[in-house]
Amino acid sequence: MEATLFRSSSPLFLSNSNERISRKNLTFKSKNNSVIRASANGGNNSVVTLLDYGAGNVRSVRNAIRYLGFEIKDVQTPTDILNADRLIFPGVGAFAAAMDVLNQKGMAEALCSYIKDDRPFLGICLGLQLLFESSEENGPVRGLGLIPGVVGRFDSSSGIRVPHIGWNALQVKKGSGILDDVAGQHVYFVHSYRAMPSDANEDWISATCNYGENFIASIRKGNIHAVQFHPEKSGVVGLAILERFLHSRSSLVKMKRETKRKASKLAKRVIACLDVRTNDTGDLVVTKGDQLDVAIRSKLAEVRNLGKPVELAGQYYKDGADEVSFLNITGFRDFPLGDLPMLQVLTYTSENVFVPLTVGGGIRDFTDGKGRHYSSLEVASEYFRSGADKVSIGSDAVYAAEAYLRTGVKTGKSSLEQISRVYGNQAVVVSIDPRRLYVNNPEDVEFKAIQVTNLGPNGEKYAWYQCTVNGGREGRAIGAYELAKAVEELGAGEILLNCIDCDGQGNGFDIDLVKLVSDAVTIPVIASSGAGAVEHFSEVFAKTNASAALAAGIFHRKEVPIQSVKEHLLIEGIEARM
Ligand code: 1PR
Repeated sequence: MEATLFRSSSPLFLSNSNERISRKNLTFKSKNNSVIRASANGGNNSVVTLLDYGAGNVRSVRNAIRYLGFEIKDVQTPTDILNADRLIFPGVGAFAAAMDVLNQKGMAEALCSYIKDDRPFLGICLGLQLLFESSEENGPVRGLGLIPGVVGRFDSSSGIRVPHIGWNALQVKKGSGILDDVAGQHVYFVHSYRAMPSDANEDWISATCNYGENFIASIRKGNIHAVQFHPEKSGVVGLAILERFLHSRSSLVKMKRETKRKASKLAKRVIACLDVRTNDTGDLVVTKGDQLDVAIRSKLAEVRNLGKPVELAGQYYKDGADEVSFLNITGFRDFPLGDLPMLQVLTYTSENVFVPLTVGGGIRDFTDGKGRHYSSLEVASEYFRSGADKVSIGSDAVYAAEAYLRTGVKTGKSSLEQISRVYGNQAVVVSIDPRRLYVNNPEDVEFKAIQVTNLGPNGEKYAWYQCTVNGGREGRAIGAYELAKAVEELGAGEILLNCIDCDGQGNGFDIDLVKLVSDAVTIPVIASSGAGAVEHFSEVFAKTNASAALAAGIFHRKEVPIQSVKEHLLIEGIEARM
């Protein structure tokens, strides 16, 4: 997409570019867990060779490498692989597409030769899977065949949610090299396929992870390393792993652990959300309404300004947020690539924030004033290129689900389907903005109505949850339950479940709604809207199948620190990443 999309000369750009977070500020302190210093090692002329075959977003890996003080040389030809001193292969996209590119460019052979020569290699995610004999992803498809085994899909019939998204614990073997020291820590995974341990590949395995079953989390033989998780998204633990590989020695990124509690399973995620829009003077600010208050203005008729997006995101990362979400809340009416420097916000944030970033708002096809057409895929691609790991689709997903339920046909043309096809369903979140509508009888509506905990104003015992579009402005003839099931079929990898009635109220999540939706789908559900105290997080995790809980107001107003939420979860026996 052309650079002209950026209003680089605008005051918006200038004001936000000043938000960059300096490296020296990145000292992390967590009360009961760790004092962590991410001592970025500038001034080092070392070069790392990166195999980016252009199938997806490797910006985060680039950012992490640069953050650690290394320069990047991109592989252009097979010879670049053979000449590398150390090679990182952050596989992205689908297995078959990656193998096609590697074969066509003659890189598969060079890679095999490089690895067989025991030269320093780090594969990430698909970069691990491709080393195996084959994958069942759209296959069977042959891999590089260096490690015995077939890569298969997680089995959701056993009750686990697929994709496997989130922070899970590693069981590290002795002599794992770059993973020494990280046993008992959480690292960030996002994948639907995995390689399984067997007698034939046992000598390769350096760590496993449990998600319904034990799968291979990392391999190591000599100088060859590959990890299924994303070190570039695993906070300081991930940076330390990367740095060990880059330096071939112990890490400068300090992880001094004082915790008595070791990670044992997939953690429930705590997500900080930033609703972003331009204020009256044209600056991008973080704001927060109540019940999707469409005006989002204070008594002085000004947009509520709760801070600068890049700065706040950096703060939440330091505070221990497991993910950060940006919602461009006026994206439905403004064209996000043309009117707002959201791309710069992502760019700057991703340079210093090493946990997953989601961006939403305005992801749809758009024709600008000059008649130039942008597909939703182009909009999403630009967000990914700028540093987003996931995109969140609101209104457009409602229209796609309505059409699908009406016709029973998957056209493949909706933004949800297109983005999911190209980037994988783990990269697509659907954001739902339902409102509670009470009824006397569940049969009164054609949508799923449930008995609710709090009776309606006229004593009604039942309610259905009506989906809305355009930031809650328009109700649609589809319920949250029906929408959730439809978008899962269309390719959503995760659901961000807001609730207009609870948004900004601080009275807790809508447990009835979260239970309804999280029981209806097999993809992860993020509970959102209404967090006002640490107990609300433990309640939603104890009473529903939510995989994550998101909050905005309490974090922005500094009423509840993220660490307090985590500590409370641990006290309540709920796994959390510290
Ligand atoms: O329809 O694809 O353009 O996406 C628009 C996105 O912007 C949707 O995800 C929609 O939820 C969001 N949005 C639109 N208008 C508003 C608004 O507030 N006026 N924000 C809005 C929705 C929900 C969360 C909020 C949680 C937690 N806000 O972002 O952060 O409810 O809040 P709390 O912890 O303070 O209760 P499209």
